[in-house]
Amino acid sequence: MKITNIDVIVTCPGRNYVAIKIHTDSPGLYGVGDATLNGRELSVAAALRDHMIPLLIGRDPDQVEDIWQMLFRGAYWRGGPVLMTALAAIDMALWDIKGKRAGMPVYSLLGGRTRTGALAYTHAGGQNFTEVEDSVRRAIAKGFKVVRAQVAIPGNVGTYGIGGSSLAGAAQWTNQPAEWGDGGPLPQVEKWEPSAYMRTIPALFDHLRSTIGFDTELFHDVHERLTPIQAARLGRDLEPHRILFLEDPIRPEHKESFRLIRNHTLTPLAMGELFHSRWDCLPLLTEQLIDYIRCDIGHTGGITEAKKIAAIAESFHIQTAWHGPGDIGPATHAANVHLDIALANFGVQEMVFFSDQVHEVFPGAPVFENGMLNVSDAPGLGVDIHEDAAAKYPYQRAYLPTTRRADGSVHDW
Ligand code: GCO
Ligand code: MG
Repeated sequence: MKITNIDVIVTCPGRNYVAIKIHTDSPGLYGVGDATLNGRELSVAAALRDHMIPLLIGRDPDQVEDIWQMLFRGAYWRGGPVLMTALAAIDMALWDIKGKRAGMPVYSLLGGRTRTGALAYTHAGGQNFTEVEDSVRRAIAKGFKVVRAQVAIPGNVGTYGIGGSSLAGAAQWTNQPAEWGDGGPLPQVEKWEPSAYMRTIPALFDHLRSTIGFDTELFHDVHERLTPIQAARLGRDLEPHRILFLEDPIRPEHKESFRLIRNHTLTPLAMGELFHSRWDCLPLLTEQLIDYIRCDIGHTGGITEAKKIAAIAESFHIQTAWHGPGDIGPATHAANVHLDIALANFGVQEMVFFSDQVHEVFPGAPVFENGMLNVSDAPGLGVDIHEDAAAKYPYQRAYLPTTRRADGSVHDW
């Protein structure tokens, strides 16, 4: 069997997505992959069209590992979000083809089901503690047993993640008012100061534990904004609240700083959405500096790399919590769940509810029921793409916000 051609499809059903479709010389047999990198969509599309796709025409789509190695090691220049997102899309689509050929869902190819479904979490948020509490209660009423909680920080402008659960669509950051440049929006600028944040988050969890109780698993996403000693302090202050984990406490560049955090707090730690390979994860795994590894499969080279990361993590008592926001496409969400229900060391899965427009373009996303996500037994990943529907929603330039401190200096968003 041979790869005959590969389509790159850019579409904006509420927010931008990039998808690929790998065609084969077997009539009707193709694979679908997700190549969406929020705010850098067209760079990935260009990397695929201009550089990677020409290398793939005529190759045997069965050779997933060899194609992965060829595109990563064989290209000399490797890694980073753009190239690893492009590689992930190809990898996912090849696993989709392999499943369709075998007549099996991808989770069967990964070793088969180890659990009835993937424990899923949603986002709760609000302007104040009562709004967050109401948001958590709505999530519980919908069946969630794990909820992430974020609240507006007094004095700051535009706090990350306070929109709460994206019950329909996930255009949380796309259509916000922003400056306009040459024919499109420019990033919205948010203001953030650590001291108010450090005081507010433990108080939020005081409120949530005293009103909601301890039966629902709660946790918080720092979004890489703290210094190691601040993260250690926050982790210690959150110990009485028994959160599931503190997510992404510090910037991704400083793996060694996790030693300091770990030495000072019993609050479990999660990290990884800004990692792009197993080598980014390695020190945190082998030194047991975190409890959950939460790479984005769509930005880390796909299923082939994720199963290796998971296998290393398993050896060190670390569970998976793959990144699952609205800004990656349904094929990555499906890949997440295929791994989740096959891996021995799955922990929890982030999810969003896609809008009707997204379902129209990408039918077959994972289904949520009773707090869990599941995929169907359809061969492959189970996600398709309707190109006619995709064409109705042309690309719109959009950026993530940027963050500045009160003195105007740049900080991590
Ligand atoms: C999460 C992440 C996202 C990212 C987004 C950026 O935990 O889901 O932090 O919300 O901010 O993926 O594009
Ligand atoms: Mg996060």
